[in-house]
Amino acid sequence: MDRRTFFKAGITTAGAVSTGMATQIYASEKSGHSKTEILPGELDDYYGFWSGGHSGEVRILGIPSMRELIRIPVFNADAGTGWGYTDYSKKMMDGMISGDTHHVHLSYTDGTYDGRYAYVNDKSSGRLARIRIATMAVDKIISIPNSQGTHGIFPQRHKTGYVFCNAEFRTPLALEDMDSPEKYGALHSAVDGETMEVKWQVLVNGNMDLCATDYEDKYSFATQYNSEGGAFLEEMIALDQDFLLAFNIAEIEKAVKDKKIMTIGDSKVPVVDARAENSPYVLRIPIPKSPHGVNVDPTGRYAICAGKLSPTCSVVDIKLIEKAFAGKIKPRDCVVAEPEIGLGPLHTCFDGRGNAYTSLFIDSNITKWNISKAIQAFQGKKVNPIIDRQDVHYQVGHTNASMSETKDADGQWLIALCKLSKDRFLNVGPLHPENDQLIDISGEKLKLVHDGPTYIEPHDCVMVPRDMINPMKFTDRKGEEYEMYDRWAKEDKVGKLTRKAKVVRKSETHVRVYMPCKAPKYKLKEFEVMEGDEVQVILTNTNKIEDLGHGLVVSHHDVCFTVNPKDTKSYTFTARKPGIYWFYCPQFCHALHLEMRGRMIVRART
Ligand code: RUQ
Ligand code: CUA
Repeated sequence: MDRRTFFKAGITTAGAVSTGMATQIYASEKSGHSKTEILPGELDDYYGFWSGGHSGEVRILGIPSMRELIRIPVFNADAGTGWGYTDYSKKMMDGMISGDTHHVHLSYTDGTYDGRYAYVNDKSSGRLARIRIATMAVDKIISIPNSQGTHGIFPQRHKTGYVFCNAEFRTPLALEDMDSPEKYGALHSAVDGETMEVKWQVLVNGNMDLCATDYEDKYSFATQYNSEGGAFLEEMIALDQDFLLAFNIAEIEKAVKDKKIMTIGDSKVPVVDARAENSPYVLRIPIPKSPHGVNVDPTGRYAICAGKLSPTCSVVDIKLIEKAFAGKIKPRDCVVAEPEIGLGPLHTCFDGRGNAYTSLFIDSNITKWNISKAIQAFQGKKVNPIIDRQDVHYQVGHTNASMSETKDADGQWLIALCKLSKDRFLNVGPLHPENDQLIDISGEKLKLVHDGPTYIEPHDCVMVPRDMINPMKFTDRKGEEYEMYDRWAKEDKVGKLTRKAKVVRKSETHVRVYMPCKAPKYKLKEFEVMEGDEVQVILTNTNKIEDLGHGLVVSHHDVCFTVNPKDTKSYTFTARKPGIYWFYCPQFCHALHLEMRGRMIVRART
């Protein structure tokens, strides 16, 4: 039997293995976990979109192998690709090259993913970015006005209209109020998912945390801790009750249309004030102390809030919200179950079979429970909603299951994103990796099948069957970035960027260098500039071969970026002391890759 056939033969032949090496490779099959093994050359079943926490990036993983396939730089500077240094990425980031990506959610059509966009928040500078899935690159970054700590985000599910963004931090509305925290407010923002414009904002008292939407485009939700409005920790956790906020989208849109709005600071975005006790714009549903996650189940019926400082999950029946807005029932009557799950519940996901899975931070555990049984128990019936518990390692934050946030939840895989890994991997010093654990949820019991080390610090993820995600092999050169290059080329009479090399002196101190390249040559063997010049290189990779990237390094000038086949990027730097500086291609592209280079000649100014 050859090695590959042997691998495929699986567990029955595993006993015949005699060398240490081979038994190692077989470890997963031996313990019955062959479902996660993706053999060389085989492809994963799911794409996973992982936020990167304060690395600022997004990562694409293959599930179930848990192999990291690529990183998408978003709110970070990446020397590998040049993101954060190239002209266009720099412009989009507006000088802020760090970020904190917590939540990544994909665009929807009819309650399921449509493969167009991924949206991701930056908690650190209050921004929202959009990744175009066709190119797996960021095509837009916006700043949310008057918002600090943009945390929970969620798109509408019928057809991505708005992407809602919660400001976690309360801030003064005017400078005079800086010293009066009781007057601070927080904004729930509606961003148009297509144009990425902030359409309106709703002002509330108290913090907002996680965000969700229903399946009918009627409501968006925000969990609210610190409804006390405190500025210090003790104040923030003083009361035993906080809220789930349900925003009434039609009422808010009507107020915007009727100009019942205000504006804050320099921003022109209409703000609807929802701070009044019985506001028609927001329903405040009382739930226990300092809730964290809110997740809507795949049927669209229930919004489930995880208690964080309460050991419970509160199940809100979305159907009842209309009655509560109309004053026919009390807001609290929307809560139809409140099962005790365990200590430190943070997030909940679903298998599409009526079960919920809640992460318990303090217990380091994922608990599976049944939603209808929890409702029966709340009505006084003697049923236990808890089905199974799986210990995880350790201190789990988010958990998510394959397609859990769509009507097509398929109940195959669950991820526990554990904040601490402690002893689960080889010791690599004081900074440990996180541990993203893969759990098989296809059966009644949870089955832990894989430990996946991750670098600082993914928060959340979504998993999508691979046929729903179809990136291109080459860029289609669409969007503002390419309009910019075309504008320059026209201005400088370069014609097609792919054809001609040209050095254009734009001013006394500004030079543009148009440089097409194709393995193993740059179209310019050398170019000349003056010391102190601002040099802008517009590099176009004219290779039409899949995966054949080039790039540009200019020695001693802090220039390093790459350009995919058929793509263009530009980079601006200042020419230093007079001399000869070799520029070269950093991406191994050809047998003559090392020869793919030339000289930048910097002349002294006289
Ligand atoms: S949060 S660990 Cu920033 Cu999503 Cu809950
Ligand atoms: Cu082009 Cu190496």
